[in-house]
Amino acid sequence: MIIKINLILPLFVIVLMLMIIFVTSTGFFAAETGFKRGDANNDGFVSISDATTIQRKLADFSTDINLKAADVDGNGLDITDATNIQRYLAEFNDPYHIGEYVIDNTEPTRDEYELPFIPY
Ligand SMILES: [Ca+2]
Ligand SMILES: [Ca+2]
Repeated sequence: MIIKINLILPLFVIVLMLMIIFVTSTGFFAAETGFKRGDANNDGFVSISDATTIQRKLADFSTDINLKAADVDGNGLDITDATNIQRYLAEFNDPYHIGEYVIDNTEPTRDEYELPFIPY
């Protein structure tokens, strides 16, 4: 009986250490967000509705849009983003990897020109 108790504690410690290694190395509980490039309306697919969503947004219609996903070429939202999605759907050359999932884990960074906070 004493032998069994002496084995339980080291086994428990080993299992606990393996769980910690798994959680920290895989980011198991990390909040990972992302988007599919070109999926402007966030329905999980890149379709002609995404180009329409961009056109509606540019025409100042009220529409829900994922601006990061809609800006397929990364230079701000404009009509070429809708055109690039249409070209992708027509299976033209796609240099922007439309349809690929993009992990968006960028932390908000401080503006380098922001003055430091000085308590007084
Ligand atoms: Ca979509
Ligand atoms: Ca753009």
